[in-house]
Amino acid sequence: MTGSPASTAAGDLLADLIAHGVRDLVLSPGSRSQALALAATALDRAGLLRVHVRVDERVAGFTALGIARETRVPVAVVCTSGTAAGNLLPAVMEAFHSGVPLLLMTADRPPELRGVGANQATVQTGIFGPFVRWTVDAPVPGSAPVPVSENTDEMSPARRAAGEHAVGAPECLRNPTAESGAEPMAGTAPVSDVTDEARAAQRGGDRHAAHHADGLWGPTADAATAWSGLGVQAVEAALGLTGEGVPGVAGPVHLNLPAREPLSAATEVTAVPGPAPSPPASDPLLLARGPRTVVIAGADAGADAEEIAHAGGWPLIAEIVSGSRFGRQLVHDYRGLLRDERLGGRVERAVVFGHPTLSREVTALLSRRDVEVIAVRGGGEPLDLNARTTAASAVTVEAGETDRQWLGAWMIASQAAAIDLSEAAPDQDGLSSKDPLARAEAVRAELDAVRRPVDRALLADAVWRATWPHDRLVFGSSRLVRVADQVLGGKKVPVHANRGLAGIDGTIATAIGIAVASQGDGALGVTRVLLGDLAALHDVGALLLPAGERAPRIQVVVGNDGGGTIFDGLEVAASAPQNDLDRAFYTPHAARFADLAAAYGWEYQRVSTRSALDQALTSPVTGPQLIEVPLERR
Ligand SMILES: Cc1ncc(C[n+]2csc(CCOP(=O)(O)OP(=O)(O)O)c2C)c(N)n1
Repeated sequence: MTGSPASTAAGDLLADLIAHGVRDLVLSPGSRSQALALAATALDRAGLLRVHVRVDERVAGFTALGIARETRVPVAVVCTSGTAAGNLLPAVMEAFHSGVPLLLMTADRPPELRGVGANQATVQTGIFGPFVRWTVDAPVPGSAPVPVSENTDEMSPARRAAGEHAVGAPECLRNPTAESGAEPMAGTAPVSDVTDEARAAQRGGDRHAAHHADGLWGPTADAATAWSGLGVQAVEAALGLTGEGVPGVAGPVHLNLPAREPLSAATEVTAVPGPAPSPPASDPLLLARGPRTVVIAGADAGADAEEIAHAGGWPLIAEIVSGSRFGRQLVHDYRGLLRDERLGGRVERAVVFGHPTLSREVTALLSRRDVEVIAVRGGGEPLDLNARTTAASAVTVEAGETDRQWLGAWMIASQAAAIDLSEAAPDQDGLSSKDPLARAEAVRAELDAVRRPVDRALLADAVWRATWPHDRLVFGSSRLVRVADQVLGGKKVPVHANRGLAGIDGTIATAIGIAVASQGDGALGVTRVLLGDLAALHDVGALLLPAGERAPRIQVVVGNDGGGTIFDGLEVAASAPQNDLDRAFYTPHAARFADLAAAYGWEYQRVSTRSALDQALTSPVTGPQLIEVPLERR
């Protein structure tokens, strides 16, 4: 027991998390979360936890999302009360929809200081709504020096809402006295024992009682264990073993952690690292070979999609963000082939991995009632565009013969449609010709090629070519991801993208999280993120990295076309007034990326030719770099 029950409980909780596989915690500064923050930094010093500090909670949330995307292990996020907690919501929504395990640990005021106008106090229970698999409003560590009565009439609407949202907590946690058998504390503590906050609470004593009578609150019987046991429950729910939502699908969970003063005190913390619980093995669905089948790999499909396509002898339609865009059965220009009546028109069955979002053609196929769709979904909501999709946790293929005619037709069409973006080989004969005119011509052609301005396809291709299996590639939700999806060929490299909700927010923070997680323990590799200028500006706060932490090897490659050109492709763009379109959609800006990079201490390069781009992408990377590539609007 220390001078602060909050510190004891924080140490317990973090030790519990570490014992169940958690290794990373992203922390934003705040006084209410001080017990958790100091326990975390102490565990970091002891080598038991990696703490990543981010000032902006939205950035912190997406950084955690990036780390968890890469490690597939729940990552904790700690922040203070109030708007700090609200800033986590975008990352929570994305994590829910893409099945990424996060542990949101929001510090809070004790119940008696909620709904009474106390500073930095709001309704935090239930704040993440349907986007968490499990949520608990934890008991306040230590005993409560506040009066308790049975008056239930004065509960504020906000508190009622809070109570309604406090789902999923076992009875012993919602009312800790239930299990211990301890009597609820009644009466008023001696004034000498109470803090300013508690005195304020005494003034609002009936409201506190309202909580208690509601079954949500009560003094803790044992201050040292107020939060113990919550860690393992949180990890299990985040990994999809328990909690609401699709069983087996990972996602965020919320621990709302109230504390009374003293909010922290010097405390010894220790932990014994253990493994994360593994989900029970699921029975795979056996796929018969019969129907004419395609395998569709959407975001986060992973290598399984390629394996099944290979095993079944089926064409593989793999989005650029799938992580399965490789292998002999990969279909080039899948949009065109899906539109072809002899190919897409004859599909009888689609086996889907991940979350396809990048083409109308795939959406159209999966919406067809005459196509049997089997969806192996890794995260978020189950896919069911045709209202008769079968969900499967895994699939396997029955032994037998490949339908060579079906596969062959796709492969021939695919080969014919493949796009070759490679530079024409230099004219060696011309370059070594004795004829000065021929030589000059060859040199000029060579220079033209080197000075060729970069367009979107060349940019996507250059980044793709520069990326290898030990690297990571992250796509933002700008137009560039669609161009990349249309033009790039197969390559087995790890790819990430926040396609759960396809937001343009948090891309740089996510990529930094991925970089940090993939570059530990001397691992090689660079993380590259390819995004548009608006997406980059949206997350510019993520460039702020703490001085004391190892700098990630990251290249943020910004295709700068002066605004959001993705909207130039909207149908309405043909008829609406150009000025209105520019103002409301394109949103032109004159932000200077060079100055932004300088302000945040990032290396900066502006490259506009193919050769300069190749050079920038393949030069050694030792820290964070911003590479700006000017692009034509059209
Ligand atoms: C958080 C969020 N806000 C708004 C959008 C809508 N949106 C989609 S793309 C886009 C503009 C992207 O511009 P940029 O990153 O410059 O890429 P470009 O379109 O020029 O390729 C916007 C605002 C979104 N997806 N997410």
